[in-house]
Amino acid sequence: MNDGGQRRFGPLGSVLVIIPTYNEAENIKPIVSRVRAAVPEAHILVADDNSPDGTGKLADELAADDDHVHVLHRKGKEGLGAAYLAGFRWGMDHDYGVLVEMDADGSHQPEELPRLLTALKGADLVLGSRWVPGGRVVNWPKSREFISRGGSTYSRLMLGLRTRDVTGGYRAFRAETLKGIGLDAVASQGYCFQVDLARRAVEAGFHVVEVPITFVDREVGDSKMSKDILVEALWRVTAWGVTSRTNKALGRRTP
Ligand SMILES: Nc1nc2c(ncn2[C@@H]2O[C@H](COP(=O)(O)OP(=O)(O)OP(=O)(O)O)[C@@H](O)[C@H]2O)c(=O)[nH]1
Ligand SMILES: [Mg+2]
Repeated sequence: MNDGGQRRFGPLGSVLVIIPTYNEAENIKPIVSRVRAAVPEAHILVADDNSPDGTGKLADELAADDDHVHVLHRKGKEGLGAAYLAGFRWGMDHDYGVLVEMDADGSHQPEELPRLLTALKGADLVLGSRWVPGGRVVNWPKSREFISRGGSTYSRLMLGLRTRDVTGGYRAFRAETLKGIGLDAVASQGYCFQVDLARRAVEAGFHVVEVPITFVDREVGDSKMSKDILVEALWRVTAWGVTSRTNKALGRRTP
């Protein structure tokens, strides 16, 4: 993270909110309408992995009625990371200046998006953060909070990051930031996708800012969190940490 103090940041450009979905039929309509109400000028891209519960079809219905809503149909479940990468590429191909990550289940409140976008005027990347003063979680079981806080702490220590919430998934990127962090090399699929993007942005020297958010646990639909996702996060973060320390010791830059 650099301080960004001397930098002048350009105008933001048009905003695309990317919502990855897998079996979010109960959530998709409410979340889209909340985003439309909170930031009326923003466009929305639903990146659906052929959800068996028909989420993709519901998203098509929304898109048919609203030219600010778009749907990216993907052939099957490939993980959150792959869905976001496809969404980012779609957004950059369509010349959006800001790409926002948001879950479909209401954990990331669209009403807080204007604050993230305001902060992005003076930053390259804004992280919605549960673990800075003013940030909090609502209705989360202690076990989930423990995993999330532990994941952020472990990632910060292993990777030498100063950001408090490294695993959160409510974020706003400038398109130039995504172009600058080498998306083609990102292979992370689950939870650690967020850690991967954060560490790449910091290592590339981008100005990363945390904005406090209130994260609300999902009320309906099923969680996609799994043991496999946690195991992937643990081994990848450990491998990145070891590589980056070795490179520092040898005076090399981590790719
Ligand atoms: N396209 C796509 N979206 C996914 C996939 N896995 C999860 N998602 C979406 O990514 C977002 C985050 O997933 P969640 O299941 O809410 O993960 P979580 O927030 O860690 O867990 P809970 O909130 O406890 O359910 C949601 O909008 C999901 O529908 C996937 O493989 N493909
Ligand atoms: Mg969730």
